Amino acid sequence: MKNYQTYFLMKAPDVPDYVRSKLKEFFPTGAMLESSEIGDGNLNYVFRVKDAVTGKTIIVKQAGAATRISADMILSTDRGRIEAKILQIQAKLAPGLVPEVYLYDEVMCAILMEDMIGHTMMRTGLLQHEIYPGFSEDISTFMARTLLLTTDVAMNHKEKKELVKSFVNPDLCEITEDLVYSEPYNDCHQRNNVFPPNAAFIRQELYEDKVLHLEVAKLKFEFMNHAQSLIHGDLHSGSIFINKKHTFIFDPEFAFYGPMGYDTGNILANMFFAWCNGDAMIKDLVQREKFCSWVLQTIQEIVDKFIEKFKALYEERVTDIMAKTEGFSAYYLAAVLADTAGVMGLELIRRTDGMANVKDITTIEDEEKRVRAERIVVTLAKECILQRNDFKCGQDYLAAIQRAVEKF
Ligand code: SR1
Ligand code: MG
Repeated sequence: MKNYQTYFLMKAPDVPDYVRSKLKEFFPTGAMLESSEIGDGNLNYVFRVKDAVTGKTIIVKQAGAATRISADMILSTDRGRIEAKILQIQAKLAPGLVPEVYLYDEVMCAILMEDMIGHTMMRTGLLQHEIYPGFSEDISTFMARTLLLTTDVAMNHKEKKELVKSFVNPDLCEITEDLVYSEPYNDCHQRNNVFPPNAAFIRQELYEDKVLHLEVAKLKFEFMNHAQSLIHGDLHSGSIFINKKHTFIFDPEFAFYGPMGYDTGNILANMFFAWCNGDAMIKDLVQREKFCSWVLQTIQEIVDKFIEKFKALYEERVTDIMAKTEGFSAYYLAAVLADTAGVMGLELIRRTDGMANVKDITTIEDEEKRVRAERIVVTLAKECILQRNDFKCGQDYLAAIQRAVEKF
C-alpha cells in the first residue's frame, strides 16, 4: 500500500487502494472494490469506488494542476481545500442540501465524500426534459441561508473577515473574471466559441455595444470588490444533483467572498437554458408546453421564494445594530436583486458566445432553431444587464422572457 505523502494525479485503478488507506473503516477488509472515473466537468477528476457485493459507494474528487478543458490553464490545487471547507460550512447552514465530506487530503488535493446516489446531474435531467417539482423550494432555501448567513449583517465581523481570508481564491476568480466578465464582449483571448450563423449578430450585439460594455464593467468590479457573502461561485445546473424529491448542491470550488447575486443570477440563467432546449427540441406540443411552463414557473418561484426567505431570515438573524435600521433591509435586498438580474444576463451571454458553452444550446441540432435560441438568450440577457434595477420579483423575469421570445 502506498503512503500518499507525495501528490500524484490518480487513475481509476489507484483509487480503491487510496480510499482503503485514508478511510480504513469505510469498506470491509477484503471487499471487492470497483473504480471508475465519472467526472464530466471542466476542471477535476471524479472517481466512484463501489463495493461490488454490498453496492456501497464513495466519491473521490481530485484536483489536477491543469484543467480538463485546456491543458494550458494551470490552476492552484488549493481549490480542493476551498471546496471541502465550504461544503462543511454549507452543511451546517443548509443541512441536507450538500453532500457530506468525509475527509479532505491536503497532500493529494482530494475530497472523499458522500456519493449522491439516486440523484442525476440536473443539466442531464433537464436535457431529458425531466421536471423537478421541489427544486425552487430547495434552491431558494439553500441560497437564502448560505448567502445571507455568511454576510456582515448576520455574522460576527471579525469571524467573517477570517472567512474572507480563508476563501481568497485567485485562480478560480480569474477564470470567472475572464470567461464571464471580459471575453464574451471582445474575444480578447481569442478562445470564444461563436456559432458561425450568429457571428454577425454577436459582433453587433455584444462586441460593438459600448453601452453594454460600460454596464458589464460596473458588474465586473462589483464581482471583484464586493466581499458580501460566501458564494458558491458556479451555481449552474451541472453543479446540482437532483431527483423528484431532493436536491444536492455541490462542486463549489469557485467559492469566495463575493456578491450574493452571482449565485442567484447564475441559477436563473441556467434554468432559462433549459427552457431554450425544451422549446427547440421537444416535438410533442403538449410535452413542450408542460416542460417549458414548469421551467418558467420555477424561475418565477426561485426569485419569489428567495425574496420571501431572505426577508424572514433577515428579521430573525440580523445581528449588526445598524443593519436593523428601518429601511436598510429593503435597500440591501434591492441591490441583491439588481445584481441577480445583471449576473443572469452575464451568464446567459458567456455560455452562448464564450469559451465554456452549455449543452442545452449546443445540442440544438436544427440550425435555425439554435440561431433563434441564441438570439432570444442574448436579447433577454441585455435587458437583464441594462435594466437590472427593474427586476424586482419573479414576474419581472417572466415579462422580460416574453418580450425576448416575441422578437424572434
Ligand atoms: C475553465 S473552467 C470553465 C467553466 O467551467 C466551470 O464550471 C466554470 O463555470 C468555468 O467558468
Ligand atoms: Mg464545476
